[in-house]
Amino acid sequence: MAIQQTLSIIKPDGVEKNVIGKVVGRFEEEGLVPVAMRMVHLSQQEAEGFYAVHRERPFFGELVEFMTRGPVVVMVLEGEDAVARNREVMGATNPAEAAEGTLRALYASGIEENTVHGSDSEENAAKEIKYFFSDVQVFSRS
Ligand code: IDP
Ligand code: MG
Repeated sequence: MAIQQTLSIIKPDGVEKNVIGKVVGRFEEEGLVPVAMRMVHLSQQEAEGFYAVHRERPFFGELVEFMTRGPVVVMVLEGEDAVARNREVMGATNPAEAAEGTLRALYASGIEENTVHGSDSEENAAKEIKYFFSDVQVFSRS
């Protein structure tokens, strides 16, 4: 295993539910420490660009509408095997299928409003981090 960085987003529903602190606290407990963090209200163009891989999916329009409805918290998390570890802590996309104790099992309202985003590969993590942060905004702590 190696130290990796991954992009995490607390989605609008997570901000609205007032679980920013709980989510960040959980990541810290799991050894996924924030090394960059800011709050941003995505424009339609920014959300469409971020989710461009899902452009053809039937839920794309709704997803963009959801992700732009209020501010989100974008973070870079750093730790051992951070990409896969973050996905484990998040749980399955659909909270009904998410393992007990995962962030989505605890906080998500449904398959769309599922509280957190996490990069799904090291390659996408690098792209997604660059989408939101410049090199000088990311502070390695390892
Ligand atoms: P992931 O976030 O677990 O990686 P993806 O398949 O990459 O899941 O989907 C991206 C996001 O799109 C999900 O987190 C969720 O917000 C939304 N989404 C995924 N599948 C559906 C669906 O069937 N209906 C509505 N929204 C969906
Ligand atoms: Mg995904």
